[in-house]
Amino acid sequence: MWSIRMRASKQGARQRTTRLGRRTPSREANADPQTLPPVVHISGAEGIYPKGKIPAIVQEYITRARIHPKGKPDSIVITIEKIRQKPEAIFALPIATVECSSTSQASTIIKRLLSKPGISPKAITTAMHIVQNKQTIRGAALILSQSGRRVDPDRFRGVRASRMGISRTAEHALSAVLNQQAIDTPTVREAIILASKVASCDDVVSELCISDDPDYTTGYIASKKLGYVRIPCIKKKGSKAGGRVFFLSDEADIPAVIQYMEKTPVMITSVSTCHCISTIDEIIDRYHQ
Ligand code: WAQ
Ligand code: MG
Repeated sequence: MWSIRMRASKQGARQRTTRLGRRTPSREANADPQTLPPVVHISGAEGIYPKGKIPAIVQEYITRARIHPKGKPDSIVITIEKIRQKPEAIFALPIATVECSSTSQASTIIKRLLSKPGISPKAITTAMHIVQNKQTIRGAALILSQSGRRVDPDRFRGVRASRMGISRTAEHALSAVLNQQAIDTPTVREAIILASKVASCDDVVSELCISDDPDYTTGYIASKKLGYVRIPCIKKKGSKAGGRVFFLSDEADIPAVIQYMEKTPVMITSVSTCHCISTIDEIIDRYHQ
């Protein structure tokens, strides 16, 4: 099997002062790299595939990188890597969508769903600052559930969940259950695959995600016990903010968590149910202690 990964980015706009004293963005090819603005991450995708699928997937990833609402990339990096370790087989989380029609309702729902497994108010506040920040990072922040301490070593990168895929049979099954709720899109499928890997790590208490795509306003909270809970209206349309937080138990072996997230190949081989839209109370009731 092969891990295929794509990331697309562009050099951010430079600020320069015009004769009128106005600051306008410009991009100069020969600019001093010291003063270059940070690279803006546009999109990423990945999966684990048999060798024969490589050309088709690479083509699909290139197309995806080039038509993205966050803009046109000036760099598209594709990595194709043979996986030597047999991927661990995991389940896809059960899926639900919570009834939510405003960002303020979303904020109450987030607090309830994160408090349920005992995540502290301090950890929740720290996480909200990260996922509502316009300056997005490529990976997820790691936050300890009790102390609220952020423990990922590189704050400008975070930790990436990587080397995850889904078998063909499981992908068909996932599409079928999502289709019943009219939510069978690559964005949803890929988020479920990522969240299922993250939740399969024993030290992870929960995950919070808000897309950084300005037009994508549904986020989620996921954990092994709760499943994958989609939250509509988690942010305002047009907002460039977004991010991910993995809440860890305070006793977590952090290097081992990072190693698992970034390097251990996992493959989803079976799929669970997809509930119809539920109220927050129904979702909390379904939660097994
Ligand atoms: N590992 C860790 N963090 C990541 C990864 C990754 N592989 N990819 C993205 N992130 C972080 C990064 O900070 C991004 O800014 C942030 O997550 C959001 O990423 O069911 O599209 O790719 O309808 O914009 C949720 C779907 C979609 C909800 C999430 O995230 C639904 C999405 P995006
Ligand atoms: Mg995005």
